[in-house]
Amino acid sequence: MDLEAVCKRSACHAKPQGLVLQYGTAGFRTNAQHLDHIMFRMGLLAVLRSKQTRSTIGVMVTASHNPEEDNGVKLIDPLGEMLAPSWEEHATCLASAEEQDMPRVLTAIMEKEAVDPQQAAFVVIGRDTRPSSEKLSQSVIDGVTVLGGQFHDYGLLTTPQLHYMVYCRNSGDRYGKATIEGYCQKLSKAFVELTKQASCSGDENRSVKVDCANGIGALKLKEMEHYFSQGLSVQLFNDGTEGRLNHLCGADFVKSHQKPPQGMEMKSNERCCSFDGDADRIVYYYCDANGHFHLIDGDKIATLISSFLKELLLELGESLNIGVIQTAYANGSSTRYLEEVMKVPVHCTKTGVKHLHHKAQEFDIGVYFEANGHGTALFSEAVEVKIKRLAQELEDEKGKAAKMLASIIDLFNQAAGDAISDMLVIEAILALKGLTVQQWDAIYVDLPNRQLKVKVADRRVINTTDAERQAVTPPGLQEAINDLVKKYKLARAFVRPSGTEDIVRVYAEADSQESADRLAYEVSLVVFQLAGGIGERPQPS
Ligand code: G16
Repeated sequence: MDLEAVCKRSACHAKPQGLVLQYGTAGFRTNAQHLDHIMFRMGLLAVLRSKQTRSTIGVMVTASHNPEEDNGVKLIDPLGEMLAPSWEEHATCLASAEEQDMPRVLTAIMEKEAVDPQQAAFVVIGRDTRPSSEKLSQSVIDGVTVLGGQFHDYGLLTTPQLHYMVYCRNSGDRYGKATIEGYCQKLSKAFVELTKQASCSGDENRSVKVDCANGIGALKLKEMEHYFSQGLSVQLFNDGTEGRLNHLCGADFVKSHQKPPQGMEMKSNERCCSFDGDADRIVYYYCDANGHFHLIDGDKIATLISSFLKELLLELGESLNIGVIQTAYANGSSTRYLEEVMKVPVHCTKTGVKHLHHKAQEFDIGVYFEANGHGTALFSEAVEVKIKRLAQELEDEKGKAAKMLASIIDLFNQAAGDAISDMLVIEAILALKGLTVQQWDAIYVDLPNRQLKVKVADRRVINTTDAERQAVTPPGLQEAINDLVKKYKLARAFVRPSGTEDIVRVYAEADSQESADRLAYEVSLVVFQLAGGIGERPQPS
């Protein structure tokens, strides 16, 4: 490996003096103008990771839910998973290295990870529709090639599609074909097989309205639509022909503002959903006859999916170990419903898909969803093999349950949360169970809640524990939150530094919307006071 050549090339992607970025919740994210050096260096790191694992590694250029002027990058590990934590540290080190230190940092990573320089490397690259993404992905390619890595540039892809491609390539196509056509065919075949069983449940002309956040989801849904159009018609809004990415639309906007996206024509009781900017999150919603907006977030999606899987297993007579994984943002009512009514074990992890995914792998079937709509279901290899065998062997009702389970396994993207795959899963389950969106929503009543953002000088002053439910620093912050929470009924609140935006997130829930709003505001104020707030003081809503 020619480190001299790397340094020469690196000078063309110079790091702005003093800029230090961290590999956060989902990779690096900031204003696109500051990312050229990061992209080049992540191209280098992907080659090292590929050599070490002797596998294909993915590099996705996206900032997902962030505003259009931001961008970001994340690396995808061999099984389509997020990058391993020890390599996140290498990523941060490499990203922060001054030009003259690059050879030393690269050599240190190679030594620590026993990377064989002679080993071949292969990297696949994808990008979202941001104006900055194409140029930044060229910088990734520059990093890959200067270290002698081979690459395939998929161009425009949703993030979960790139996760799928990486998994396919490293599983010798056992998981599926590593092409867009392979992805569309796998999902649509499973969807059609699954919904075949729904013929007796009435609603033959199913349709759903999709807000695509003016992002890549629109392009990819259009590309895929004809594969499943007989079972489901989708009507796209915010498809990117006008309007800015994630601006007043998309899953993050709908979830955090608890209102419909702009540009969506909603008739009463119609089923609608929103993707985020790179189509790895989905939330559902509808307006009732009185014009009230109802949000169906990741928690209710997890409940729908896990209760459906439980019913099929009961039909089949198989008692498998199902677990649901949530984060601190999960609505208290959802956790109570899952534990007390459904009798499913629920686990809470830190925010970030990598944490939920990892925990979900401990179960025969692990269903994980963040409240913001990011999630999927994972089936252990042994379970998948068994179900697929039973689907061939059994007949009658048991055979039907096994076939449905076998199809749903194929319909889930088991590498990452995927808005397209999740939408098809949800639409299939609603069709099979003959459920309307209102009936689904009525499973339990969410506790009123509010999320706010607070700007502080350095969000790293806040450190948390207990799956981010308790703040350990700055001193006095947790005590102040505890005192505020005591004033309200059924109340809960926590704060944590975002790993994707330069802000602190505040979450509060209580027995009424007024109390949740008030509590969130009061907690924001103590964050502002104790954690170095900057700019305008939080205002009551
Ligand atoms: C990413 C992560 C999610 C996380 C979200 C917000 O989502 O993949 O797991 O919930 O960021 O993270 P934070 O609260 O740390 O900013 P996305 O859809 O933006 O890639």
